[in-house]
This record gives sequence, C-alpha cells and structure tokens, in this order.
Amino acid sequence: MFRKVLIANRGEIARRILRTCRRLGIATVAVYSDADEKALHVREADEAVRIGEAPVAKSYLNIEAILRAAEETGAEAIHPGYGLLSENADFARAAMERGIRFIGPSPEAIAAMGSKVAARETVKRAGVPVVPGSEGAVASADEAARIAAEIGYPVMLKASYGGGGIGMQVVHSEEELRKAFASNSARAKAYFGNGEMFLEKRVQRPRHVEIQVLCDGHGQGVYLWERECSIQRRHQKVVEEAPSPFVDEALRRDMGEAALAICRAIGYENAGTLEFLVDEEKHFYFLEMNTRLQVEHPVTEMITGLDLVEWQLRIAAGEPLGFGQGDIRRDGHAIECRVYAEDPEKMLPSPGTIARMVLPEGEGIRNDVGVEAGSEITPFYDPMIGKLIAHGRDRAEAIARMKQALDAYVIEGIRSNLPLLRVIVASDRFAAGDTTTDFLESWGKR
Ligand code: MV4
Repeated sequence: MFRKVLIANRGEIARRILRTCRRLGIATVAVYSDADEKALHVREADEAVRIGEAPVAKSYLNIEAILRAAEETGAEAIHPGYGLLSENADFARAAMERGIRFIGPSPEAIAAMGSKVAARETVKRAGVPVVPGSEGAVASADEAARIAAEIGYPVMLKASYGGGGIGMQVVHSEEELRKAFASNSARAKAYFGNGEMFLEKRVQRPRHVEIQVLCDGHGQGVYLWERECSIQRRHQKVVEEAPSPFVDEALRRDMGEAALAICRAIGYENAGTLEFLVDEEKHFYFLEMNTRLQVEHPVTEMITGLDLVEWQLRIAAGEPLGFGQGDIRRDGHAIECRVYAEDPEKMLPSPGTIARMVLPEGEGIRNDVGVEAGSEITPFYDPMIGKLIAHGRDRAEAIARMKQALDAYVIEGIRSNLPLLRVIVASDRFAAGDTTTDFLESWGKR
C-alpha cells in the first residue's frame, strides 16, 4: 500500500479521501488555491501545498503545479476525486510518466470513454444495448436529417464530449433539427473543445440508473448494484438512492453483467460507473461511463458496507479484490440529498459566509461536508455544501430518517436548497418511487 497520497481536489471529496487514508495509515498531502487557504481539507491533511490562484484554471486544473507538489512532498500516488482533473487522460498519463501512480483507470480507458461516440461503438461491440441512433459521429445537418428520418422523431441531438446538458437538445422535426445542429455543435466546441455530434432516438419518460463497478488489475470485477439518479434539475442530480425502486432482480443482474462486459472490453481497472437509461418496459440502454469516483458513491457504500475509496487505493496499489460477486452485500436502502448553497426557487448559486450550521445526527445518518460555520461559499467553485445520506432497513425507514434529518438541518447566512429537498422527500410521488426524469419540472416555475 502507498505510504503517502496527494489529493488533487477540494471540499467534501478531499475530506472524504483524507478520512480513508487516515484510517489506512496513509500520509496525506492537500493542495489548495488562494481561496482555500483556510479550508477544512487543508487543515486536516498532514501537509498542504499552495498550487495557485482561486480560479480552477490557475490551481486545481494546473497539471504541472499538482505534479510538482507530489514530487516535492514525495507522494507516491494522486487521488483526483471527482470533477476537475479526474477524467483527464493527459493528467493520468503525465503522472504515470513521472513515476506517480494515478488512482484511477489507465489513460487509454479514460480516453476510450471520453468520447460518447466512440464509447457507443465500443459498447455495441461488447453486445450491450445503446439507444438506437447514428453510427459514429454525424458530420452535417444534412446527414443528421437523413438519420433522424430513419429512426423517427423525436430524436435527441447530443454532443460527443458534452456534459451538464450542454450541446444536448430534444428535436421534434427536421426544421428544428437543422436549426439545432449548428448551434449545439458550436456550443459544445466552445465548452469542451470539440463539437462532434451524434443522434439517438428519444426515450420517453426514462429513468437514470447507474451501475457501480470495481475491477482489479488481476482480471476480477464485481458490480455493486445500482443507483437511481432520476431526480435531476438542469442535468444536476439532486436526490439519489440505492437500490433503485424500479429495478427488479432480473434487471439488476442483466445490467450488472452488461456493466462488467463493457469493463472487460476496455480492460478497465479501478472504480467506475456505467450510466444507463431504463424505459418504462424496463429495457436498458448504455448512456456513458464515468471513469472515476462519483458524488453519489455513499449510497452504495451504505448498502454494501464497502469503502469505495479504500478499494480505489488498494486496486491502484496492485492488490487483488479477493472477493467475488457472491460476496457483495445488499443491506437495506440508502438515500442521498445534495445540499447546495443556492436560491431554492431560481436554483442559482447563493455565495456568502455560512453564519451557523447544524448537521443532523442519528441512527443511519451520514454527513459528507466540506464546510463549517464561518466558511465562505465563493463563486469560484461548485456551490455544494455537502451531502446528507440516510440509511434504513428498508426504503420507508430510509425516507423517514431522511425527513427527520432534513428538518433538523440548519444553515444560516446563505440560502440553500433545503426547502426543495424537504418537499421532494415528503412527496407522495417520492414515497411511491415514481421518480422519472420529469419529477422536478414544475418546481421553481411557480
Ligand atoms: C436521453 C433522454 C432521452 N432519450 N437520451 C443524458 C444525459 C443526462 N444528463 C440526461 N440525458 C438524457 N438522455 C435519450 N436518447 C433523456 C435524458 C434526460 C434525463 C435522463 C435521466 C434523468 C433525468 C434526465 C433529465 C433530462 C434529460
């Protein structure tokens, strides 16, 4: 196992990684920008290195500054967390070339899934269903119109390197498609440096179900069941849970086997997540793969009893999993609510200083937070304050515990989405598990 690990991230996830390192007796190096000089993750790490100014481009995305910090402190490995450089194949390769282990998959595996067009073709070849659509990239509006006529409207126009809904649009007619093609491609090019586009048939009332996997470097892989992430707003997940109330044993097994087939096809190593759309008839279609730890990983940890960061570290250090699919537990039910510093109606960031903060406690309650009273939420970074996770013996108990915890949660000095979370968790539709993608459409439009 590693003796010292550098954490190339900030906020709650930097603290989450620190916690496991400490438990395993691994020394930690934090990195920080000028805006994070007094941040909790900096205070808690054994060492901390300043890597630049507040904007992420000048600090948390500065590959050279981070690699230098690792070399100067003698860190043997880098954990990238999520976001930032976590899915940057160049960063993973640069670390490797300088003799530093990247805690994640190979640069080739990251790149194979970085392009959604390439990922679709790889996944098809592995025998896993994708949503019917274009073969490869669509080069022009004319070609898009031809393919859309074949698959039938409505279609989804998507950007190969897109994310957060950028470059993505539902299209109902050829006229709309011709207009949408150039603008979405240009937007994707501006945001992600690549305007490559593709088409899919639109799936009606889909659910977003994702499979967590762990694959070691010795050919062993397991799936850690699914997470239901259909409650999103503007392509930002708000509430996640495990298991999914919509997934039965047969679907769970089929999706798990499909996830592992994809991992085998690309020689995947470390923790990863396969995202799928599931339609009303319980057909599933591969969407994309996240080649990193995800924000919502705690719900999987709560039902399996596994520490995903620990297994990321062990796999990166070359250890075998040492257990198989039959050893994976699935105990009870877990729900996560993302608490954001934002205006609950407009859902726009609400920066400022947290005057008072009281985290709920109790049986089955977990808080992963990056801030405390006195912390400033700056406009430089993601406005997530923290994640509240509730576990229960069944879904009803998890909901009851989450409701109580949300009522006890106090944040003063800035606005938060706590009122929205309370409404969701107390709703009849949530109780019924009726959590399709249109769940939050009405909220905020009142
Ligand atoms: C779709 C879709 C319907 N049909 N693809 C993809 C990225 C994710 N952020 C939203 N995506 C969707 N892709 C096809 N072919 C609908 C969505 C979608 C969605 C999916 C799951 C949960 C919430 C959603 C909210 C809006 C759109």
